Amino acid sequence: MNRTLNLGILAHVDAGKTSLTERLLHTAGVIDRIGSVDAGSTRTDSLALERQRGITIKSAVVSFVVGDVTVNLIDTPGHPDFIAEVERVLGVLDGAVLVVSAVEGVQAQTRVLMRTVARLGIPTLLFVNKIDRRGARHDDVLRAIADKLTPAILPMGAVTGLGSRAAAVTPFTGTDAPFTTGLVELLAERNDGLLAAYVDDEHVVAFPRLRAELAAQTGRAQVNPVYFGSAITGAGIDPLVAGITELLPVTESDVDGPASGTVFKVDRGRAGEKVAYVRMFAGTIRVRDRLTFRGVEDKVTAVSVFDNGEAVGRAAVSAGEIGLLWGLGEVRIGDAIGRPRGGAPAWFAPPTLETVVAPVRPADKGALHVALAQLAEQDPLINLRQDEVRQEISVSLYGEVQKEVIGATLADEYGVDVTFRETTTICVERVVGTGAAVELIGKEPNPFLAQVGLRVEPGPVGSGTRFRLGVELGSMPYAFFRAVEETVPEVLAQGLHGWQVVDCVVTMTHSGYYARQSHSHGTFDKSMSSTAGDFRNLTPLVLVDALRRARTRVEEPMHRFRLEIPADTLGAVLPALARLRAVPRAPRPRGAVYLLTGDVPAAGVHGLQRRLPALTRGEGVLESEFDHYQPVTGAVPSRARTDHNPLDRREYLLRVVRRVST
Ligand SMILES: Nc1nc2c(ncn2[C@@H]2O[C@H](COP(=O)(O)OP(=O)(O)OP(=O)(O)O)[C@@H](O)[C@H]2O)c(=O)[nH]1
Ligand SMILES: [Mg+2]
Repeated sequence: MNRTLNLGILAHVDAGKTSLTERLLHTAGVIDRIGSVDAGSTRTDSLALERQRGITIKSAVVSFVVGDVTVNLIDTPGHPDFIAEVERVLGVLDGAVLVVSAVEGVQAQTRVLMRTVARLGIPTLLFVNKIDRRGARHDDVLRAIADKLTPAILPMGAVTGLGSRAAAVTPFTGTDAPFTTGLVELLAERNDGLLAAYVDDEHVVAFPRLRAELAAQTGRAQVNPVYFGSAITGAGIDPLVAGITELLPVTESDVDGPASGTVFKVDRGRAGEKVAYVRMFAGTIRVRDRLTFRGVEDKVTAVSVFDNGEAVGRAAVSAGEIGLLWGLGEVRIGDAIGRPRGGAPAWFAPPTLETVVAPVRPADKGALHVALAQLAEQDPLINLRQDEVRQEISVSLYGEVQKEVIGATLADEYGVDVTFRETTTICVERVVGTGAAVELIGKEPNPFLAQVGLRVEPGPVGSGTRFRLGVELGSMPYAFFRAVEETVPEVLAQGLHGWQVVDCVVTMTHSGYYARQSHSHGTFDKSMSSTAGDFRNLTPLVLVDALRRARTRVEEPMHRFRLEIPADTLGAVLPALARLRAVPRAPRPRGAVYLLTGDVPAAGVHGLQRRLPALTRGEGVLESEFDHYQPVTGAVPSRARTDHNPLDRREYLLRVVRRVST
């Protein structure tokens, strides 16, 4: 049996995740000297770019041992542009520490993260960091946590010397009456037995029982204990470590039985070889085991497991552990090993921006393509798109910082200098009505030996795209149905205006094929027998027809924003908002500041951020996050290209002409 805790450190940017990671490694005896983010010497900010900029860009794994528990700690980036890095690790966590800065307090990103861990039921401790810094607050932060994150919280210690280097934390114990009373009140909300015992006689409930119930409710992600401390001075770290090992659930999983795991990170080793990070949920993977991804079987050539800080070579990686696997050429982020654990994760909004990347030196075109393909392997949401017609490559983005990081990485690591064309918004297409189309087999202009009818209908917002059979499954070989089902999402990736079609149901209404036919000599005649290829080729034609009849509407991504500005700058800010097509609700005065909330097109967020300091004497604070899609007004942006549809309409007609004339 393994006793492993896979722990994520999550927070808004600069809250102190990497500093806390460093401090925890030191406390556990893994490192002798504490590295510093500002000096670029931490264990987890190991990329050159991370050290230069003092921010985390990629999630990184380290490990330490406390008692008999191995903690695999994943330090994540806090900047919203790198939210995809957080998303990829959420599925492999047993627990999390959500860090809040005692100075900056609860931020928009903190809310996004808390909402997500709550939705996923990830047991989470809160850590209020930076109590040593001037301006650190205690009561305000607790109130903000209760108001904006979750009411089911309880501070686990008392802070003295707040806002100074001498700031210290004394953990509460069973003899602190206000603490135990608070604990009983918090826990009794979800435990009637406890409540009854408490009402009977409040002294009957022994502290160990309360502590055990706290661990149980924390483990079920029902309550969130709050710790205070400082990653820099080390105050409050011991109580936090005790909380991590005693209150978060340590996995004890089955190392025998079939292997099951999730690949959450793909990296390149020193020699440029692919390295896959896998969290094992059951079973064991050994060196020389064969694993199949995308139909290609590869042999695991080496395995490393985290052992007290270092990734060290091992013969195998087992349930509960995080391992590094070498030798898997086809592996991608998000791949499941063995039986998958549920569907593909998508908890955060997709990137809403994209930009064309072009090499400064035209001769670098090939090198740029290879480099971007490797980056896309490590970050699938970059979502490389090649425009065959314009001979351009574009990437999806969360924001300007990510764009800068991609540019710097291409220059530093691949020696390719690039320029970015202006960033544009990624829209979606929503089906408006119902549309149907059919191509009958053997009937002009159908050039293929296949019969396909499809109906498209809109689905509820957020329901995704679904495929249904409206014909008998037995009416055709299964491979032909599969060819249609697999082609439908490829077509929907690029709707009538070139954008992803979202939230619709596609029903197959007609099917038909020509069975294997032979000439009198008894040989198979391909020109008279349907193949899966006929169905793959015909499906786009029928589906595009059906989409035309159903019609689609282009919608753009909208952010919800929250803006705090000095009251006297309202007159300057409102027209600026209007120019960015932002729709604010009525401003609410709050002392000397105004609070403005509302919706703004994603396209305008960066501009607003850039203009805000000048408009508000540097005092304005903007928070925004993706909220929904909204129909575009005015000119409809189009991204229509021909690279996705194997056959466009013109080619279709050409084929028809060719067929008729032969
Ligand atoms: N005074 C004080 N400063 C801290 C503390 N923790 C972190 N810092 C400072 O805050 C800044 C950000 O710290 P990081 O550890 O990089 O924060 P992070 O959350 O990892 O940041 P990202 O990964 O970029 O989101 C650095 O300048 C740290 O030195 C603390 O407890 N006290
Ligand atoms: Mg960091």
